[in-house]
Amino acid sequence: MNLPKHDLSPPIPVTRPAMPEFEAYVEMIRPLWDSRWLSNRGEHVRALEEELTGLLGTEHVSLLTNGHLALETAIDVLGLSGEVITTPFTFASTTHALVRKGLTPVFCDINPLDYTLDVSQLESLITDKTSAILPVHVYGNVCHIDEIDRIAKRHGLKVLYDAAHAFGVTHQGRSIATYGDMSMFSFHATKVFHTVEGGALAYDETSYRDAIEQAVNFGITGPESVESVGGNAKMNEFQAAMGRCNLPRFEHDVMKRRAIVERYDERLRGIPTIRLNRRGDNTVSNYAYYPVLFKGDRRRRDEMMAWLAEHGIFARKYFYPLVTDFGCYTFDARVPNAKYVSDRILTLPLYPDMTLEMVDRICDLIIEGGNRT
Ligand code: T4K
Repeated sequence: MNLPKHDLSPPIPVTRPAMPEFEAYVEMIRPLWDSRWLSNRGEHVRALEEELTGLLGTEHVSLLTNGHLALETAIDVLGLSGEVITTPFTFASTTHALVRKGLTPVFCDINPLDYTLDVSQLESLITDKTSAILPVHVYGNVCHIDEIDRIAKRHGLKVLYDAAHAFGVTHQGRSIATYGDMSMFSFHATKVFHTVEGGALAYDETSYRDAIEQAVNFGITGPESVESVGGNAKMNEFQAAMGRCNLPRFEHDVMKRRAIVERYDERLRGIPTIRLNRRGDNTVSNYAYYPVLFKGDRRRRDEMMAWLAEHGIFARKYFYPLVTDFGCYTFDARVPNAKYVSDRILTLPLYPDMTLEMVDRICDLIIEGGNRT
């Protein structure tokens, strides 16, 4: 039988979690069998918070059970109310966090090049009910932070960054976590650095620290005192141990990701039907995602995704549908750029274990698939 050579290769998912050496993880968790201290701010959680504080460059880092609960906790601790201006081009979590906390998301369109908030529209959306801006460093692309900062200061608004994709990114020589009032990072298994499930809040304001600690542990402040109506969003010791094992390999993984991204860029740049991601100036990227925009009719993207899947390549439509089109919502938002991008974007496989041959195989298929239409 005359099968194309690609069909014999193993499938390639959009991502695969980085794993530490098995023995290294076992060594890290072995003491837990003696101490039996498995959760509630154990040794690994405290150690990882300290390690991350150094890396993220903020005064404080608090670890939580996942990124989504970190967002909800941040909303409480920052005391947000009324309306919050945010992006529709994101994962469900960003909007759900606002709505679940009783707030009204007000959608600002994105700019069509780096897919972050179009800051030129921000001020027109501010009302007397607005309490904050919740921008997303989507794909690790840095938002227009200087302008966001200026506008927030002018109107007395809080800025909470959804930095789920931006762990390790620096901008203008500063860690991305040092901008805004607080940044949320996701350490889900699919992220550049992970704790299986997990999340963090990074911030400078010391008073937030106790408030977060209460919020994630039922408001308990001592053996016989409960001072606020907190929930449970604590990271456990097995998660933190995974993080401590993964952290030393993070820089190396980013270098591997970078080599993969550069190969994609080299192979796909100049194809007239494709627009590549703009990672921005003065930025050191973490190469978290590789989104490609297929110009023209939206069917081109869908056909390309199906064509790749036929050959065992599982790209994903991050982020389609737009939040504003979710079945659970009835928002009436005018966000044409976000709609255009969401209808045409495809996120290609990217993870440190990928080889350049795998990238070539994907690019060959994209070129071949593009020539068919
Ligand atoms: N804000 C933003 C902007 C976010 O993107 C996210 C999460 C959050 C907030 C909330 O943070 P967390 O609460 O999640 O910490 C995945 C992730 O589950 C989610 O964390 C992430 N964003 C989102 C962009 O991607 P799905 O629904 O695409 O996951 P799933 O199960 O389809 O997995 C994607 C691929 O990853 C699979 O095709 C195979 C691979 N995979 C996945 C898992 C879970 C593995 O190889 N091993 C695994 O264990 O959401």
